[in-house]
Amino acid sequence: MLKATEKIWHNGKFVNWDDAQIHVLSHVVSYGSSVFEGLRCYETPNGPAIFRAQDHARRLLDSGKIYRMDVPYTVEQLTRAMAEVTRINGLKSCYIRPIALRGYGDVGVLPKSNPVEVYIAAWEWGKYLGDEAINQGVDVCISSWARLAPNTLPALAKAGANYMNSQLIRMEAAQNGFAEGIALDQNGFVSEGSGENIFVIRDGTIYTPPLAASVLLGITRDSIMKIAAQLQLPLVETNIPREMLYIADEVFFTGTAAEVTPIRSIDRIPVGTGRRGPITEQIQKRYFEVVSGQVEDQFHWLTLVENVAEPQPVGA
Ligand code: PPE
Repeated sequence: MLKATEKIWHNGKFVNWDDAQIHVLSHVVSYGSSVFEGLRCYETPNGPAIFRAQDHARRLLDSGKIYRMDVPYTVEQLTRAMAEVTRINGLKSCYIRPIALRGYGDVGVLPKSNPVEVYIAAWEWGKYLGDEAINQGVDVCISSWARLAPNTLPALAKAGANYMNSQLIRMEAAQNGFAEGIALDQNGFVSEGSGENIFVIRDGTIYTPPLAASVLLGITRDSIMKIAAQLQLPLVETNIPREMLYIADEVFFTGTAAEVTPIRSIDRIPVGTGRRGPITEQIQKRYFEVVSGQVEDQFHWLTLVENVAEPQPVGA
């Protein structure tokens, strides 16, 4: 069970955790019409800081735009709201989940009188793929389910409905005893995990699927690309054939929830030596230093909660 906190932000106001409810006939329930985000706030030497808040806020607005769903807040307003929900719940490190959804009004696929409701919740969330995953790596499989074909559901939108596909991937993997599944795209090239982007390393070069491979443009993915450049590690965005995974030296997942998680086997074939490899470790180490403010914030990725949040209003 997730660890409930006190308050959830709803359309500019705070409501109690238990009161953040929607009607069963809300448009989103029948038709999957939601867009959402996931962020992490980390403890840093200067206090809690949200990682890449503006980039996540922008992606939420982009997802809304793709679906003609007007999210009536700016990047700045959303960033402030995320900081406020962190502060009001007294959280030092947490996961933040903004959701915009089509609410209660008409029933029918074409949204008419259904208002767009925006919620932001925050709570403490541990390691996504298990406590050992970050150091030990995870055992994964190739999914029999493909990722969303480009002219079906747009992969660049982080929409709730996309996660029906993710559920198929993740449930099949779990059923067969794997921590996660890797899905191929419609052309049979490597796409991504049910909730993570993927990086593959061979002979010192890092490969990751391009944006046309039905991937979500992960913000962690982008962070890793910039960190790799800083560490002078060669990286290319290119289509990756499935068998490249079997002969890779190292493979890892990235995501807000998964952070940087090494993959130690794929379809029971050990990746490299079957444990976290040196380049993965180097990137992972730098990623954790960056998110927790242990090194200079060169890219301005950290938003200090106390710099952005309004002091808590009396009676809130
Ligand atoms: N691909 C998918 C399909 C995906 O869901 C995520 C995030 C990513 C890539 C990585 O994106 P980013 O977080 O911007 O680096 N998945 C989120 C939701 C996980 C969940 O189970 O819920 C997350 O990591 O927060």
